[in-house]
Amino acid sequence: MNVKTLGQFIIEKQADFPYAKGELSRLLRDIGIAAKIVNREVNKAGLVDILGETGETNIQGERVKKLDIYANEQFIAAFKAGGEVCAIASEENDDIIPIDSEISKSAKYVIAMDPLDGSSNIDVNVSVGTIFSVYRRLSLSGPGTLEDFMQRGTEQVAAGYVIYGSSCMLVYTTGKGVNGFTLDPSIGEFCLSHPNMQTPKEGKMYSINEGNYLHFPDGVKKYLKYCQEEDKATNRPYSSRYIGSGVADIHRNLIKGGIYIYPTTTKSPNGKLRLLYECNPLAYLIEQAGGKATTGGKRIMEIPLTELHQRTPLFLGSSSMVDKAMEFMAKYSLEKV
Ligand code: P6P
Repeated sequence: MNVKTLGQFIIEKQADFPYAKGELSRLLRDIGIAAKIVNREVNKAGLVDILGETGETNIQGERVKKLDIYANEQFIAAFKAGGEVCAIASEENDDIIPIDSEISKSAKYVIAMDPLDGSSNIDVNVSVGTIFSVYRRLSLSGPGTLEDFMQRGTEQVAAGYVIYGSSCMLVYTTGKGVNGFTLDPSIGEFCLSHPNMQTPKEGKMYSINEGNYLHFPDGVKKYLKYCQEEDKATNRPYSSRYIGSGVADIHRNLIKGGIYIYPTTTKSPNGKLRLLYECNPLAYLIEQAGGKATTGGKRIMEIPLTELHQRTPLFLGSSSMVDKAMEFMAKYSLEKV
């Protein structure tokens, strides 16, 4: 079987970017290295004392699991060693991490990440993920600044996720389609397993935490009832599939078709998910795969970022399903979306 590794693929695709001098390629390889290290620890989390809680809480007010900290540290170390970014933003850090080192002084990019999304599932052996988003720096030199991150999602130059599940996969885009790589532990390489991923236009699965039903906008309530109605012509009722780990739900929906919704609720009036390092990268990826990502009203990637940890509602997945959900939101929900 002719195996194509991530490194070979990146070099091959570098020709797509005639002006690139390999920096983005090296950054993608740095991500792959850190992902392999994190995967190794996630796979044996049950065996060593990195389970359980550190007793701290992060800016989200969530109790932090040790593996969160470990993953954050590994990715930060990989980016510092690689020298391709001048600043990092992370869900685990209140403020940006400017990088001021000799090796990074000519860095052209900044990177935002959720180092271990869905980490509340670690102790119960459910898939978790890393989400990342790459922008060109706006500042001219020196360590990166907060302003370097205050860009719309449309300005991303790369985005993707790593899913630590039954296998470890890296799925990313640089604006020319989406490609998926599966880690072959026997050779320690990510190998191209899902070339040119396209998400089905229609799907039969919807992912949402229905425990919040009473607090959903009316448009979401009406859409959920639509999903549950009997109608053979449109393959309804759909199936409800919600893992509680966004990367896992979205990865499944990307491959099989479906919609993931985290709307506003009374507890999360602006939605729960973060624009910079969750919604924008997932939106870039799903659009490159032929899907859609909106707030239920506006395109995610056009929302201005004004705060580092800004939240937004998210409707993401198969284009026809997102369109249908937006019809219900337009008709029944006057809330700002
Ligand atoms: P809830 C994990 O914390 C996360 O950010 C997503 O990965 C996941 O889909 C969602 O939040 C789960 O949130 O409120 O349904 O537990």
